[in-house]
Amino acid sequence: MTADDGDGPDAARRMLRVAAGQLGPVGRDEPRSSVVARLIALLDRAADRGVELVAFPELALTTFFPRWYTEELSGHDHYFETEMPGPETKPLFDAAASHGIGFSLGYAELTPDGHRYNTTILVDGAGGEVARFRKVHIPGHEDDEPWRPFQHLERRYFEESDQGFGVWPAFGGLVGMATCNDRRWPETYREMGLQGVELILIGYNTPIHYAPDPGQNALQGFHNALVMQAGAYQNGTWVVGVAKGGTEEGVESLAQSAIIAPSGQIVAQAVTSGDELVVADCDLDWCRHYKETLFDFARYRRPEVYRRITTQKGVEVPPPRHEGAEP
Ligand code: ING
Repeated sequence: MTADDGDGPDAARRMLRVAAGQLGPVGRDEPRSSVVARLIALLDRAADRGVELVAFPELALTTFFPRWYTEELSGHDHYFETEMPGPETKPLFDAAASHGIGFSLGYAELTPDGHRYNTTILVDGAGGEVARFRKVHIPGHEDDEPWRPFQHLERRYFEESDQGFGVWPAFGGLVGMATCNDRRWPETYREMGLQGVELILIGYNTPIHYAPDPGQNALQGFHNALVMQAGAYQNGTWVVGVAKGGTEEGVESLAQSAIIAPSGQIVAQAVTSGDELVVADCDLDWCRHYKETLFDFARYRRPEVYRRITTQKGVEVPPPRHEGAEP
């Protein structure tokens, strides 16, 4: 980092043109081939814009099926992928490779031994698999709650991943992934921040209506931006948040996909709730403005006094203090 505000000429900086490939609603009966065609259309637009990496949403290939209860888990197996790419998704991989564009894609993973995860795959510009991430924080509920106007049964259909958050060298930098509810937890970003992450890709499906506390409905957009801006700034990393938004099977879902700089500033944001490409030039070296100053973890962090963060799951209120007792 030079003394002036910039980092020297563009040529010397690791510039990456990134896009959020936002999707509008995916209908319950919309075939994967139709969704893949929409994703390829976004890739084609990305190619016209010189984009090198496109982030697609969580569970991008199907409607957000956890809004419906099924007694038998197998009742929703048709929403899951048993291979990635499979016959219906291979055209997306081929199109991306033909453009030399990398992408991340969220999908429901059913493993050969019967495990179910909310997964995202990261693929490089040559069509090679870089990594897979399985969602860590699974929100919602496990059992039928018919009182809700629509349900959020992710905890019924997906297992919590024990693999945690990884960071991989790719696209000239260090890239990490998270999924939807993961973005609301500061641990998500710090786990990757401690691995030097410079770009985090986050797909989401976020209903506007939050049944347990409807007072939060009006704040969904604010909370969405708040958590990603904070995560970006506090870890000196770029963050791409990409929605499947719009009114999907009667459920109004947040769009507002955004690309956020290590400063926490939103540099690009979706203006529709439909299929939309949101593009930004990300200077990966800009991360140093935060990683080498305020958030120089090696210099300023105090893990020796953070033990609660990794040893406690829930709140443990300290015992009441008696008058005159030692503090
Ligand atoms: N969705 C939501 C999210 O964390 C949720 C869970 C639903 C939060 C409604 C608030 C309101 O954005 C997923 N898929 O994690």
